[in-house]
Amino acid sequence: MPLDERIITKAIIDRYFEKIRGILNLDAAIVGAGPAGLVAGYCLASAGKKVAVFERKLSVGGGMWGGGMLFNEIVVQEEACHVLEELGVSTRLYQEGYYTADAVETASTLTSRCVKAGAPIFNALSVEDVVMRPEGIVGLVVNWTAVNMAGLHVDPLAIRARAVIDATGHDTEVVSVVQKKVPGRLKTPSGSLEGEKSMWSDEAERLTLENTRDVFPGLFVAGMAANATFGGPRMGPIFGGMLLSGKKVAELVFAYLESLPKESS
Ligand code: 48F
Repeated sequence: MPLDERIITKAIIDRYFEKIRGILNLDAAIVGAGPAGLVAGYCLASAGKKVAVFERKLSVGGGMWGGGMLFNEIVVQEEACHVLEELGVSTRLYQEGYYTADAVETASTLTSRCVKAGAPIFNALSVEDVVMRPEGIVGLVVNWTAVNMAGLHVDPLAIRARAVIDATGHDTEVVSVVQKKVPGRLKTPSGSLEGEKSMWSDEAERLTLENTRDVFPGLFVAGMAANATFGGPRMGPIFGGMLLSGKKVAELVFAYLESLPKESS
């Protein structure tokens, strides 16, 4: 059968619009498709929640692809290895307490498991603001990354979500927007974004998990964004904290969603 370009075009348009129409009213919207966001997406979708991931870049996977300084291997500490194993990523013992994984296998497998669990990823879409109500955040404001890059004056569109997860890594973009729009109201010691500190791998990995929590009504932080929000240090190319943070934020958001009155669903 000869291929018809009109059908190819129509198939893409129909399927994309079907996909994006299906996520206009989410349980949880995850911003950032790095390790923390992908694991959170996988866990929440596996638990039956309606969730989608929004990623500014064309490529998903965040800071995983290049390992450390483009040496494409990542290090994962023992406590977090089970997350990679659960998702089907091979790990190798390097020395007691330290495991390694191929960065490309990790990024691609986490991406695949997230989507296959039922959390679609919308790449090349930037989150530029939140939808706000007196009770807190109830959604995201999104626009094409290409529109932002071109500096075009084009209004964005909005997605409703009962919970939002900022998993934007070092950028901490959702928290930054909230801080700008409603100053001094973050649940941090100063009420503001505390800012990321210089590298201290051990402390940073511990704090990443501790700092994974809610930071404003309807808003949770995970991964490096959690440390940047609460003033924790950076950790370098060790990824266990990111994986465990993705799991933890999924559990917190699941419990939060279950606690909401039914009528708000
Ligand atoms: O940076 P990223 O991988 O965050 P993470 O999951 O993991 C951090 C590590 O990669 C590494 C580290 C320790 O191992 O320090 O940096 O916390 O992924 C964050 C993703 O969010 C996207 C960004 O492109 C990246 O892929 N992102 C950032 N801002 C936005 C965004 C935005 N406004 N809208 C959509 N995506």
